[in-house]
Amino acid sequence: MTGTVVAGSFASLVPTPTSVEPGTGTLVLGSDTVVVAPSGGRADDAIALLRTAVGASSGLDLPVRTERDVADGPSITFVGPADPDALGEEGYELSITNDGVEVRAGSHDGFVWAVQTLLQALPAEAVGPSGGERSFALPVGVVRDAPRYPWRGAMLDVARHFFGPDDVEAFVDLLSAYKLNRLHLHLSDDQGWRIEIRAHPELAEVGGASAVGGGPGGSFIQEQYRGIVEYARRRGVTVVPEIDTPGHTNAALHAVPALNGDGSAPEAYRGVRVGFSSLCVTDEFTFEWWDDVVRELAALTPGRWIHLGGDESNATEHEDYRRYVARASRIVVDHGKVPIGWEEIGAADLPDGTIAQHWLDPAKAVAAAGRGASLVLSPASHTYLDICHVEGGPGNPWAGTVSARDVYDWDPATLLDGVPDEQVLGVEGPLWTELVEDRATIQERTIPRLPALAEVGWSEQSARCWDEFRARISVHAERWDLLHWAWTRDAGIDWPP
Ligand code: TNX
Repeated sequence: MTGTVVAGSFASLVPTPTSVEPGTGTLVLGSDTVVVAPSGGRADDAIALLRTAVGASSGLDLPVRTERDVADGPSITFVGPADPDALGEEGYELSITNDGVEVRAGSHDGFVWAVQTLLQALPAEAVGPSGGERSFALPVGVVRDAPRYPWRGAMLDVARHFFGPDDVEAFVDLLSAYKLNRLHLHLSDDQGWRIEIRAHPELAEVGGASAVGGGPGGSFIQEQYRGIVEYARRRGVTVVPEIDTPGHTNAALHAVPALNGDGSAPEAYRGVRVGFSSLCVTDEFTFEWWDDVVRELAALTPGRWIHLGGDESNATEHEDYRRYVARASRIVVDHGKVPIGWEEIGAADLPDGTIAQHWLDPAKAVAAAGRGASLVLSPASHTYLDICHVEGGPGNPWAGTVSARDVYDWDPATLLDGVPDEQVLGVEGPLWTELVEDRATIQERTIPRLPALAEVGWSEQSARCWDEFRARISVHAERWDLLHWAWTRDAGIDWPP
């Protein structure tokens, strides 16, 4: 490294933290900088993220110690809080002086979010693959931070088009960079089944061999799926698997004829119109099958939630639908998991603790809340990442347009009349992939709208302001380019040329 020092700043952090007290001066990271790790390994994943990012750009191989040496230069010291409850489940504090950094958090994820803030406070070149012959400096100051909502998610539909582990992991990198902590994977739909179930291998083998438009499809073997779950966990992200039932099931009905009741299986489906399929929910075999599926998914899922779908079951008779959802969600509970379903499940009796995901009809979401469900909010007009940014632009047009400003400018606490904020768990942005076939398109649909949603979920309403957000997020374009992340020049934001 040579004499050139590039300093970062706190001015464009997204999501905006609870408080920032900027000081004067900078802390230069150099070959004498060391990392001090707390015992117990709680900060190991966060430290690995920091060392990998900084190492790639600067060539620095920051040594990790359990205690500081007298001969050491500035240290980045990770410590648990004096009072373990003080920072909450995901909160953290950063104190940066001319002598070093102190990173305080009470949990694995708190340390990960602290590192994501440190990386944003470094100059853009410090997170890119190669920063050239320069050193990087952090601004001096104190950041205190904790999220508004515990559920800050994105959904990736791997059923309409299949995306392999590399694409999914690249998506996890985006989520983690903006402190989103849930990756909901939509693993099955009419057009394809994407996860190996060993009790019913034909689900992936036969049901996995189709996709929208006639492509080859694909599916995860369990080992690959475990790899994604672990990759995400290290970055603060919990995977929430969804098997959509009793509708959206043509791929399963095609692969497992017995799910049709009369044993007659439909052809594979490659179109986009949905709402025509249903499991035969009056047949005991269907519940035995669901029990097998949930058992294997639960074993693959360290997270607490399994999503049973439940949307647009237009081919299931209403009373049958209600009985199915009540029983299927009970089976999820029997396997030790918390059921979550799209808002339509509010028509059924639900086990305590069930979560409903609002997407279209406020009345259905309010009904679910009335039955005691807590809500994840994915209103299409604010959070659907497959919908066009602008009229005539690329994307699904059915919900009008969803600009970055539409994603940003709403308050989850007041969206649904009659649902108190205590019943709102958080927000989630779904990316449906009827029209998405590659990683670059995933990124164009989700950047900058997903960072905007991340701030909706993380930052207090009183701290949020669109004009201020659009100034901050425009600065991130340089990072996205350095990381080779594709993005959309959303018209509401003044981007650098
Ligand atoms: C509605 S949202 C659906 C999906 C489609 C999406 C396209 C929901 C629960 N169902 O099946 O992919 O619209 O925007």
